[in-house]
Amino acid sequence: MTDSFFAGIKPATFEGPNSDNPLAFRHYNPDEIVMGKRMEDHLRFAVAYWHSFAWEGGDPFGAATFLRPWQADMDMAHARAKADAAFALFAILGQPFYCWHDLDVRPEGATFAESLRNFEEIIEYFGEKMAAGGPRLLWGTANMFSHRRFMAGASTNPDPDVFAWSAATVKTCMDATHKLGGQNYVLWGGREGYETLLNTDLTRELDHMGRFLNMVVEYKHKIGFKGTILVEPKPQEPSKHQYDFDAATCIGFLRKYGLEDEVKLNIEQGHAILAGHSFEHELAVAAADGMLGSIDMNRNDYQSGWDTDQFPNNVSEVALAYYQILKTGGFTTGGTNFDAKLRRQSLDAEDLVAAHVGAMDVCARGLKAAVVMLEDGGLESAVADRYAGWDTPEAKAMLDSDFDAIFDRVHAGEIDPAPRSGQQERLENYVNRFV
Ligand code: XLS
Ligand code: NI
Ligand code: NI
Repeated sequence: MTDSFFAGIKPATFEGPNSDNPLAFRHYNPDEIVMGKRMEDHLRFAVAYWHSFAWEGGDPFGAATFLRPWQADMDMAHARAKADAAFALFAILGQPFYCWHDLDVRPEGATFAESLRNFEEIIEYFGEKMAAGGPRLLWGTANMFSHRRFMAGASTNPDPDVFAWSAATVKTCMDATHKLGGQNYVLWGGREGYETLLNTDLTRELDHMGRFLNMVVEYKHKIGFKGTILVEPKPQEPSKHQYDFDAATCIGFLRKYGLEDEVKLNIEQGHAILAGHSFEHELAVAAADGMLGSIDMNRNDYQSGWDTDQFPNNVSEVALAYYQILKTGGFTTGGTNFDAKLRRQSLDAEDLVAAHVGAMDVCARGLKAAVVMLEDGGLESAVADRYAGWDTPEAKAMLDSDFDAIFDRVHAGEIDPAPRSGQQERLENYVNRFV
């Protein structure tokens, strides 16, 4: 059914910056050592099963455009064909990881038990393909936002039966992630939010979401899953307001429910923009609390105001993101997932390959620029210099004193602030030397 889909497309290899082969890497050279580590081990790329294989190319005004052979039906034969196609792309790209939702990989059954049988059969099939040289699993997750039963949320649903269904679903997805040796387990709360406060008990919903996430952590320890539990902030879409709005909101939530040492964040570029932030802001906020876990490296269109999930193509933005990540010491269990989809007119197999190859190259360029900036140290020394006043004994002592003591010094004329340039343009020019 899919044997021919990628026919004639050879594995993508590194050919160097002067190559004009559109399906070759010009910057991503997995074995190249940067900052003491293989490039592949820094970037830890993952392909998102859902956008690349499950998404059919529909939008609110039109139906499927892709019509992939494995999308002709929703049965197990087609689910296996989808897996064959996915692992064929993985073999072309040679990326080290992939990710899935339960719904992407298996047909929905008539009952929970039937869906689970379908899921387990595909997970078994993945296991065989992974053992035969396929990529490893960066993370698994549950789709608890597409089916109508989740229309009012999953763990935050007013109906306890949906909470139960969601708990049972996440248990099966954690089991599968554990079985495949997944490095992380992700929760993105697509409909964990509200449409209107007129029908919403916000306090209760947050408490249920907090208890649910504690159950996730309890279950992780029960089964001995060693990966990281990640939540993925997003301010809205599909819900009007999502509880996991941005990194700062999530960190507050995790602290409130006692999860700050157990859960980290999966930060997505497009979600940062939707929240009115920059990607590096979200990464820096997560890193400041030691909660930067992993990233979804898909950008938004800056005009549409929508989560357009496009492949990255802006080296300077990507460079500043990896700069934040490298400053924290780089990924541990996390990686760079392309939660990105083709545009709906990009019908060809070559489009799917080129999208990933190009994105991997952009990230490689960004990583290399970030490494050079770190090694050069220009930004770090500019920041250190800007705060140098705080290294003096008087300034340090001030933090242990009180308002009266500080007042005395200012009042006696000992203190007279002298404004200094923030040098923003010079620093922007500095960054531009490397990207
Ligand atoms: C949607 C999210 C989703 C998560 C996984 O906007 O980015 O794709 O990454 O559920
Ligand atoms: Ni997204
Ligand atoms: Ni995402």
